[in-house]
Amino acid sequence: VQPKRLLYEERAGLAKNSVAKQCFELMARKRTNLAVAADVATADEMLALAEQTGPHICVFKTHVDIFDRWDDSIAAKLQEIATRHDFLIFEDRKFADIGNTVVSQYAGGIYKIADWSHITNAHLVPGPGIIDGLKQVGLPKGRGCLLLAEMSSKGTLAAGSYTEAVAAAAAQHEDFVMGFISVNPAAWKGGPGSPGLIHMTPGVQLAEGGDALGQQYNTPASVIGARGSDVIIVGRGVIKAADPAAAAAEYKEAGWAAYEALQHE
Ligand code: S5P
Repeated sequence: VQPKRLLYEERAGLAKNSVAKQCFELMARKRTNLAVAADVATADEMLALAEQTGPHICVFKTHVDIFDRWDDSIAAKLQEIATRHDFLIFEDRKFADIGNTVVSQYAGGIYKIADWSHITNAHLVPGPGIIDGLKQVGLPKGRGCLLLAEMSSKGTLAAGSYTEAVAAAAAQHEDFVMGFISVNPAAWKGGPGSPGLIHMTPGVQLAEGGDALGQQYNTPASVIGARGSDVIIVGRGVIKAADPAAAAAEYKEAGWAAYEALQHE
């Protein structure tokens, strides 16, 4: 059994990164802890999905390198939808290079991620220089970064002392690091980190299970409840549904019910 957890709006006041603060505030205001993972084939499908699921989500997670076409007008359209439906954009780039290289990858190239994505994420494999590099680009633009502390996939090496080192690095950079990609922060040896940091967890479906390539699924109730996370990230559970908007509404209800149940423990 967990100690009673702080409310999202209370945690907004403890967040040191501006996107973490915005995210907690918007979750409380919109009553949703659902992030949709838009692993769809084209930019047009991605924009349509943002439009359909936008009313139900706090975060819209993209993989724009899946598309065979990209230009700044796509980013502008996504930003317009995000503003209108009140959600944050998270390009799931999973940076993993030295500080000097990620500066160029985050700011430049075809995608110019830092210009339109409120949130991005990074592995800590290279060491803390990757945070310094991303921060140099992202902080002046008011962006936030999630560190991958754990992964949902079978056999992940992001566990144990690696996860602990990621938690320690986040604590050193709370101005730019807004939280974690995590799977079971309630079980972390040193605790889940500062309450101003947000936990987002992928590998979520309404039923437990997995896919043929190592993905492992937990339920919204388990992720927000026993596992101690804050945001459920749902891809195929929503995007492969016959009606993605209805599926998003269903996951939103499940995630919010799990959060509300924490207040009655
Ligand atoms: O450990 C991880 C981290 C991430 S960000 N495991 C994941 O699955 N993800 C992402 O979450 C993955 O890239 C995909 O976009 C989404 C999960 O999709 P689903 O279809 O399995 O729900």
